Amino acid sequence: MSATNNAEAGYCLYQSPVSYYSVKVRAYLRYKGLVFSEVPASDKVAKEIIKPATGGWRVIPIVKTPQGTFIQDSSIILDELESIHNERSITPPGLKQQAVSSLFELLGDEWLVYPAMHYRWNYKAYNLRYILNAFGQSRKAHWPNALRWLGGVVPALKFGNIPRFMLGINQSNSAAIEEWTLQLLDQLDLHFSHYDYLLGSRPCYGDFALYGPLHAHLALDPYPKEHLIKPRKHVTAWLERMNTTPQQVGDWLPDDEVPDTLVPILQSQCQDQLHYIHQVMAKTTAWITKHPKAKILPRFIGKVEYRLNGAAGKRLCTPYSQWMYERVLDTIAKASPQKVDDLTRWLNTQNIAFDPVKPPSPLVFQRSRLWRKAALLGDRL
Ligand SMILES: N[C@@H](CCC(=O)N[C@@H](CS)C(=O)NCC(=O)O)C(=O)O
Repeated sequence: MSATNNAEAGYCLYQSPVSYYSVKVRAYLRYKGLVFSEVPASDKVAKEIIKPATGGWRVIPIVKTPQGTFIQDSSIILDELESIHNERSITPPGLKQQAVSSLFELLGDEWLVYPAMHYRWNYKAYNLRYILNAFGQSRKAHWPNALRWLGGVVPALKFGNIPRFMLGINQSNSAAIEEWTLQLLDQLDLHFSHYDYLLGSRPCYGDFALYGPLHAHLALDPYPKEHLIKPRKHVTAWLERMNTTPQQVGDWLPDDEVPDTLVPILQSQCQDQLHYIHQVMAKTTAWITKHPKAKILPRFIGKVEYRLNGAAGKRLCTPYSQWMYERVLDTIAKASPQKVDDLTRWLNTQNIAFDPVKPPSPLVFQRSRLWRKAALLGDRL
């Protein structure tokens, strides 16, 4: 174990190179130029480090700080490190750009699971050998090299169910999901032919969230790597930029400008992902009404319907998605009424159907659990 309590050793990232949210955090640590080491999330590390740190949940990424504390959840890791290391900030100064960065964080973290999981697990003939090996290398690093791929079988059985069971991807909607993915990649390719990052010459939260699925799944898994990423040279160049520590960082676009090339992406996101989030909020609110004494939310509450690019599906309802959406609302809530008016006007003129409906019961993600905010505040009184 290379993590120590020595501040000079920097941060320690418990991760897997094929994990969506791990590579998001790794790209962030690199961008900031922070000193860090990486430890693969082997079974031993899961038992001795990860589960004790999360109260029993085998999840990555986890970051151990030089002071020896653990942070779990990629967005919270970024928030906490941003509050300590304020050079090379990833938050733009203007409200419009902040809202767009937050929406892209929501898109990358919570909506691009569809293409990420679909192209990994529904193209098994291309990907299986690679992915078994990749999981095995992390989890069973102590096994002889020739046998390590066998260590990928158990995680493949678990995660391989995600597209069908968790996300409701099936024959009736997979063509629409693929069509939307290709369209999104084309839109991003066009955008990155003009700009280095989403909002100019400096990456924001949204860039890191996009990088997770685009790098760990679409650019590494053999099928999407060949068919989706390779043909798009500007996306490829952005992926390369996101994986480095730039010597110098550029600036955001001036005057809180949001490039036109992002507008169609936001339009489609607000139409589909926000529709899903509203279903989640309704179901979460109903659950809370039924369990008024509960402080902690379950990870899943039954299933909800969703729509994606004209197709429909039914997926597990994750109240966590509400919390991620609340991060967008929080960004807006901090701004002056005048700035919020400007943002609303801009969204309307761009036909971006973002209606910032507040959930009746706000949530907080803390200590690896999702809490009712009211219960958490009550606790502290
Ligand atoms: N929202 C979390 C998601 C973490 C996550 O889902 N990690 C995956 C690997 S990419 C995992 O460990 N899943 C195990 C599980 O969900 O039980 C974050 O941003 O860190």
